[in-house]
Amino acid sequence: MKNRRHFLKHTTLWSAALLLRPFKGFSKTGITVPRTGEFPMIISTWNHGLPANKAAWETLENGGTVLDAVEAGVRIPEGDPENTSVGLGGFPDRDGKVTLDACISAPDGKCGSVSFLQHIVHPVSVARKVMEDTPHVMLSGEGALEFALEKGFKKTNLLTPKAENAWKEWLKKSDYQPVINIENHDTIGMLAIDKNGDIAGACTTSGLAFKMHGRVGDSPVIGAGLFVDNSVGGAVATGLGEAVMRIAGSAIVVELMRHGHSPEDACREAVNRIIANEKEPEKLQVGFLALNKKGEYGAFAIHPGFNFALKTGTENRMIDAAYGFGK
Ligand code: SD4
Repeated sequence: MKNRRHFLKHTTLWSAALLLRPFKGFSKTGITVPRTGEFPMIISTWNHGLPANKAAWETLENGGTVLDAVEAGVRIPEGDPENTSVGLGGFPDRDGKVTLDACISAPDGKCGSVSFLQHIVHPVSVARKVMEDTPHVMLSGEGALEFALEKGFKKTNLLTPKAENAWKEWLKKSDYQPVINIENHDTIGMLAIDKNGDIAGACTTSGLAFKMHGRVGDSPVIGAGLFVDNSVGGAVATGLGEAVMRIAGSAIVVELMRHGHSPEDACREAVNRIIANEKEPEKLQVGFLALNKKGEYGAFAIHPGFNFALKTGTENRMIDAAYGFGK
């Protein structure tokens, strides 16, 4: 009885909170078409999601777990020197140092993360080692690097000539105004559901270009850049990490799905919270991407421009996310 009362009180409060939210919110219907019950399925953010999805899919086909799949998938943009927002070749911070953030979540509820990690091409694999080989969730900076080296990862110069030139160009004005959503290949966040309906996720980035040295974004923060609850679904975020962290974005999306929202609705509600929470939301971009236990997916962003890659047994294609502020 006590439990039921608690449950009713809880759900009533939750519904009231949804009804009373100060910002009316977007109601625009998205153009994403949810797909039900098609497993396996993989979704990931931005154009670099296409080759990443392919690698993740091949991992599943070759008998890998869903966790292996998301790790293998996001390692593709991490290792691509042409990709200036993830891993090797990522744009550096304003001191010219490439610092990486990544995390990974398994279906059994375990997760691992690294932040402010330098000199390692595949931070997502270090994050997995943190999850599997330590009692911790997150290692950061020097400690994360020491751990990675102990685990056999190689020290690499991540600053490519292309990224160094861009940084030198930036230095001329040193205008500290993080610009996002302009290159269409930012953070990669990936969610995968395998044939048994088990869900894993991964997220990896070099963060905002020319950020302050030491700045860590949402991407390695479990519940902000990525959240997976295998009984409900998963969500990833891209865009201005500070805005995502302030509302615990991905955890909110999963929580909304738990309470019955479709993935797209849940992403839209999370965007609405950011709109309500930020002074100048029109000046920033955030997008969420989510999938639920039924294999339905959805995405929503503040502005147009955010897209994601969907991989099923028959296709691997880009889809434009629904958005709030039209242009
Ligand atoms: C960050 N959320 O470091 C990341 C950047 C990003 O699309 O996702 N860009 O704030």
